[in-house]
Amino acid sequence: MPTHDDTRELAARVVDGDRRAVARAISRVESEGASAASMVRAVHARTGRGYLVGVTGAPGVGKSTLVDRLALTLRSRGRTVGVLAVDPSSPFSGGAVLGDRVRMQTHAGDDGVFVRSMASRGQLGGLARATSDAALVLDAAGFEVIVIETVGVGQAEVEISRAADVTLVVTMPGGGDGVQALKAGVMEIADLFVVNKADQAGVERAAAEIESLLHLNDYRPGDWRPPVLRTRATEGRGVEEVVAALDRFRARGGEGAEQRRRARVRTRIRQLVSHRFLDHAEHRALDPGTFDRLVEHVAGAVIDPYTAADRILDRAVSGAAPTASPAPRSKGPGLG
Ligand SMILES: Nc1nc2c(ncn2[C@@H]2O[C@H](COP(=O)(O)OP(=O)(O)O)[C@@H](O)[C@H]2O)c(=O)[nH]1
Ligand SMILES: [Mg+2]
Repeated sequence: MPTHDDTRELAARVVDGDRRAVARAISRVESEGASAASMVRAVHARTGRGYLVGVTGAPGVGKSTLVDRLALTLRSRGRTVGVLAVDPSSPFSGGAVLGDRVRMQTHAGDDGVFVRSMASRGQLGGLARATSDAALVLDAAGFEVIVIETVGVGQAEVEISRAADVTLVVTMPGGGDGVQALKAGVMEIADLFVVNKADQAGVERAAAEIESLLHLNDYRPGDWRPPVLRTRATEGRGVEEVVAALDRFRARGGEGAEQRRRARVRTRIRQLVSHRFLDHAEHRALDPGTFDRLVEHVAGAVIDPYTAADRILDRAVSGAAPTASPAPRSKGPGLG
């Protein structure tokens, strides 16, 4: 368990933009528990400037290729870029690390780009939390644009990209499969569509399918209607247009953007509270074995799951009353 001073020093080096410190800080937030929390606490005051770009889409559509090109284009304009590639399918293995190495070669010698894979070692919820925290580390380190690449299949991945300031959904031609592969939820989160592999047959059809889905929405004057762009990521074609669209979206700013940031913070706090509350209820408020006994009772239809939950809640809430713990501080909001 790292000490307080150690964390402070690491945080200071992160803020200085020290790449090795950034890598270590991200490893810390990838771990569960106190070490991750103290790392975030130490850098949080220096965050808030980075622009989060979520990139999602089915495997193989060319997200990584596109993100690398985006990074190059942004760099050519002097902007620094951090990339978090979220891959829930691969446990933290050679695959992800090798991917990082290959990708870093594209940006070799350029300290303005930082690429890191976030692989699932536990639950997807943990991956989402670690990714949000890693984005904070990159933000504190001064990366101006932070790209979060996720495989847009499951709810957790959709949640990850929803946490961005702007979300780009990538598809490719392929007899409509590309678009059908996009779940309804993914359609809803898109601020920008990219049909990649525009060198292949069927691009116009794929684009038209997205357009026809967009037609179902009722856009008012002044609303942002997601543009549908075409790219050939391997050649870098169309990438300038993607950057331009991202800039247009960002330039709109305003209330929507602020609301999104607020929503993101709200979600984060809620997640932390529910995570910690459950942990408290299960492991501290209940006597050892009680949770398992309740599981047995519900499985055996002795009691129903609502009753089990009520019992846990009753115990957790009454157990949270400051009986054995120090008196609550006299000032401050309290819990009513
Ligand atoms: N033909 C063609 N292939 C591409 C294009 N962009 C990416 N690819 C290829 O598609 C494959 C998957 O790309 P990758 O970026 O790993 O996709 P991801 O799984 O969405 O991250 C790779 O072999 C790429 O070289 C493109 O514009 N045209
Ligand atoms: Mg990829």
